[in-house]
Amino acid sequence: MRKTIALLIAVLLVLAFAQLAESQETIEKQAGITPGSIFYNFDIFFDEFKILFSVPEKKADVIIEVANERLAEEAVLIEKNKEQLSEQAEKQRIRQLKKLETLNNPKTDLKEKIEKHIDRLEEVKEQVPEESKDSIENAITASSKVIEKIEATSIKSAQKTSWKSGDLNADSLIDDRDTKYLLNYLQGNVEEPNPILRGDVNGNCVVNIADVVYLNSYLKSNGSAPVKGVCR
Ligand SMILES: [Ca+2]
Ligand SMILES: [Ca+2]
Repeated sequence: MRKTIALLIAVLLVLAFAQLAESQETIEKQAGITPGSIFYNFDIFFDEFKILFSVPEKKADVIIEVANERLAEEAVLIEKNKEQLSEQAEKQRIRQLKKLETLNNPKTDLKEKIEKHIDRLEEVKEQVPEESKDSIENAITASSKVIEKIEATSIKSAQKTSWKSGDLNADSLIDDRDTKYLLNYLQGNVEEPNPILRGDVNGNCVVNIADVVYLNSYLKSNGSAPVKGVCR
């Protein structure tokens, strides 16, 4: 997830610079109060308030909007050579983006938003001079990579929830190949099953040789079927 966030930051940065090229005034306007102002803490407080009281389905939007405002502040301060102050805004922006991880369904939300950003970038690409097209293209590629990453994570977590105890090699069958896999795993010859509890066929939350014996008896029709333990 850390990588995803880093990529997202890169995307937002590129987007901000695309906006910057479009109109300096817009960025200044978006930044509003910047670090160094005595009102900055109120600005931060007000944004927190806005996020806290936003409806759940809009929360991701509000967070991204606040993160974009911080980004605009960074851009304005960098422009004025006030790098230390821009770091304050950067810290706040990263803090906001981290919040996206804790939302109920951030992946779908993020994916939709990034897709919208890509659409916008495609539009911008049509309007900019030839020499700027490459950088817009890079932003599109970076955004697409974020989406790929999000999709890969969703598939992985889906796999994690729909596994069968005893199906060590994850081919949806429970047979001798699984006993072999379990034995090989315990001997350190193959990768850990994902999740490791695939190997805990007797459901005692430990994966060891007793599970090999259990699985073997089951497959020889002498024992009970693999079970899922209630493990942490
Ligand atoms: Ca299997
Ligand atoms: Ca076990």
